[in-house]
Amino acid sequence: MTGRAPTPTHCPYCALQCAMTVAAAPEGVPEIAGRDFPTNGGALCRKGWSAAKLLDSPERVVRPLMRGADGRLRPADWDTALDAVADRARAVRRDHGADAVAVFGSGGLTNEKAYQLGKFARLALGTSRIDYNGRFCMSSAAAAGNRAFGLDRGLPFPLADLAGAGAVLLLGSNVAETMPPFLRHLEGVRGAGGLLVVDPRRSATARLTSDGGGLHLQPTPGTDLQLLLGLAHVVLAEGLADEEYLAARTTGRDAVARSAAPWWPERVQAATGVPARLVRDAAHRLAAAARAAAAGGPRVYILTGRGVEQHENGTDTTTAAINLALLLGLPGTAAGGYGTLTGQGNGQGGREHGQKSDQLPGYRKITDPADRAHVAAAWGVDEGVIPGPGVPATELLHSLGLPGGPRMLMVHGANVAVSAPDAGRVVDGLRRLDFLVVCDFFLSETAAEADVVLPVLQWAEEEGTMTNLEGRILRRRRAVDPPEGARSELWILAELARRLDAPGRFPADPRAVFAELREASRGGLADYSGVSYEALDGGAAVYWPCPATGPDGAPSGADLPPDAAHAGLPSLLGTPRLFLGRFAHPDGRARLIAVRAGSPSGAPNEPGFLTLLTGRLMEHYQSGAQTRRVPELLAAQPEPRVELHPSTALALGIAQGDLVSVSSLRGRAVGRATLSADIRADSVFMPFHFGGSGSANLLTRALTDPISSMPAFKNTPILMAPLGPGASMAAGSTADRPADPFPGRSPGHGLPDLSAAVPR
Ligand SMILES: Nc1nc2c(c(=O)[nH]1)N[C@H]1C(S)=C(S)[C@@H](COP(=O)(O)OP(=O)(O)OC[C@H]3O[C@@H](n4cnc5c(=O)[nH]c(N)nc54)[C@H](O)[C@@H]3O)O[C@H]1N2
Ligand SMILES: Nc1nc2c(c(=O)[nH]1)N[C@H]1C(S)=C(S)[C@@H](COP(=O)(O)OP(=O)(O)OC[C@H]3O[C@@H](n4cnc5c(=O)[nH]c(N)nc54)[C@H](O)[C@@H]3O)O[C@H]1N2
Ligand code: SF4
Ligand SMILES: [Mo]
Repeated sequence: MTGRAPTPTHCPYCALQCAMTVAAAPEGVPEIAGRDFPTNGGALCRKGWSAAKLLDSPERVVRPLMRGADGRLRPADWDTALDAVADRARAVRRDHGADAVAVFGSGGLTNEKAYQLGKFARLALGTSRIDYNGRFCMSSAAAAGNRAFGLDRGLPFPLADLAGAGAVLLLGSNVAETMPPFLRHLEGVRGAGGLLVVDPRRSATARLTSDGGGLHLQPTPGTDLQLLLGLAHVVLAEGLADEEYLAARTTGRDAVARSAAPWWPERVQAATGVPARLVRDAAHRLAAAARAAAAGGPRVYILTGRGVEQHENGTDTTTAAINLALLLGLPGTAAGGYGTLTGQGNGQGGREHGQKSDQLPGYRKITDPADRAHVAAAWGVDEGVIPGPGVPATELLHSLGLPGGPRMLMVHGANVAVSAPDAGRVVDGLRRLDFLVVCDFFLSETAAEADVVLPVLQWAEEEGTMTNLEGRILRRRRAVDPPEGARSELWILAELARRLDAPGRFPADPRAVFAELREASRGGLADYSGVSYEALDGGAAVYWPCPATGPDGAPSGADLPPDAAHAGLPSLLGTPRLFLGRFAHPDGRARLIAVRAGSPSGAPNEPGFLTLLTGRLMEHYQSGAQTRRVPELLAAQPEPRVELHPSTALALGIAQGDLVSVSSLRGRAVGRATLSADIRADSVFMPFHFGGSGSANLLTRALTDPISSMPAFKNTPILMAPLGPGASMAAGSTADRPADPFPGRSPGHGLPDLSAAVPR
């Protein structure tokens, strides 16, 4: 690596996309420093600080790998590997039809890569079967936002707006661990006693409510819908709704009032375990704060996270949260609003540019003739060659290799062997495939199953754009030189498209891809046509929708000459605050949608059953494929822990630090018992950051929300037992894993293998 001035860029991990600089060091690990920015104020979490450690990790894959006849992965040259991928794709397509080749994308990809991947699937492979891991993340909130507001953008306002809030209701989100620098935006409301957190655990975020006199509501998992109906009930029954706003800006109030009527607080208490007095207290606080906000006082926000969204009723639960915000008169006003906290680095952009099974770029619908015609024109192809809608992620992954299912899969930016629901079944499917291609820079658990692994560039080695949780478009910049041998994903797609004689253009240059993305999105809901690298590099804050010429005729970023950077550029482009005059539905009104609580599908009402919640620890990211390879992060959280209440542990004969087995209908996992009075006695928490026998997704079900296809990650009935004194945490066994392609170099994928601890 050459020595260079520090390059301004953003963190590789979550949707907060904290601003940082990366300085290439002449030798050793590049240096990271926090950079002042409205979202992170110069702060980074531990993952961000240590992100550069992955750039020259000894475990990095830096040459294509191909599986030989002996079953081992071996280095190959690029032409051989790419020819093999193209040949197999052609053969599978010829023998089984185009839909037999499937693609799995990611909310971690840049806008350019996400866009190009969707186009590659439809044009180069001709398949309808593309979906992505954002289905596991944002789909319920996106579905709820779309039907309520006509448009889904995680936060329809800049994060900094939270600073002066008088009340914030945070449902199923643990920002203290998942986005630590976010907490600066909650300082004010905490101090004012206005922070309300809903979580079955007294999470690090829930604990923040105690100092300022806020409120923590601790419902039984999966009952947030009942709780939200109860809050709506109190607001309506006591005449606290903003009727003037409802009449002027919404439809559906009366149906929602009827649906909330049966949920008086005592009934909510019986269903959720939250005391009726706390339900009333929370509703009163929110309503009083909303009334003050309408009169010009501090604003009020309702925010949701994965805790309420990753359920089989996640869309309805999120809708109930939006209904409450609408009853209080918040969305699209100066009094506050509703938002969902986007998760992955490009969880926002990743859901706009066409890697979703039913979607084309610009948030267009693949079933809409006008949308198809627009995108076909931007792609320079006949509309008829664009396939119809495919199938959503869980269904796709659970049909691998089965009759009628995909025979070949290409994975770009996901570790589905660990992160997908009922992951054991997904691994079986990966092994049934005729051919698996994984693009990654590590031999993740998924890549370890592949026939071909194509090594790609990491964040600090590539150029592109990301869209953060506020819908603000950011520049990801190349700060260091990539290792010889790795290639950019855009180059890989270009090379494969050429070998497959794909119609349309597949440039490898991110700027060229972005120029086309702008055209493809023009006039769509997520309109990027007015966004340019020049405006972003000039320091402008750019939020989509950002049409090429604003409604007021303002100059747009796209019209600026390339040398305009730093020379009197507009400092703000696009739409930082959505819905101010009108919502995105044709009539301009938001929709309140009546939702009903069915019977929860969590733990059966039988002795012994507990409800497993899964989620995150601060030190690890997602499947852990990256953070388990950062020594200091692995040392801080070396193994899966299973958090349970001391009274539950006592009843089960489990002591602190015991190895325990956790079983569900789907499988069994092993973890280390951590006793904590912070969790409900009927619930158990496990992070999903580990593979092998410690993988929480060996337990989760492929049960999905009927509207969004979001899996119910947060609500699995389980049984637990101690493993006894003989059990040990054996490390290093890779019994059923393919051979290590880097013998002697790899410290064993950072994976604590607990299989030896499972009694046969
Ligand atoms: N450290 C770290 N940070 C991350 C990530 C990571 O992997 N690690 N991933 C990023 C991504 S992609 C995402 S999506 C976000 C997710 O960010 P969050 O949504 O904050 O994360 P989770 O831990 O999945 O879930 C949040 C909380 O939901 C609670 N919960 C579980 N079940 C229920 C329920 O039924 N009702 C309610 N009300 N709460 C419930 C859990 O106890 C947990 O505290 O984080 C992002 N940031
Ligand atoms: N039980 C349970 N399961 C869950 C969740 C939960 O709360 N509980 N949360 C769900 C959520 S919200 C999410 S977002 C998913 C995340 O699930 P995944 O996306 O599968 O998890 P990651 O570990 O982020 O996997 C990303 C992989 O892509 C690689 N990678 C990173 N950047 C790039 C790139 O630019 N190109 C390519 N080709 N590869 C790249 C990384 O090295 C890593 O191997 O997990 C879901 N699974
Ligand atoms: S909060 Fe998210 S974006 Fe910020 S440093 Fe941590 S992982 Fe990176
Ligand atoms: Mo996510």
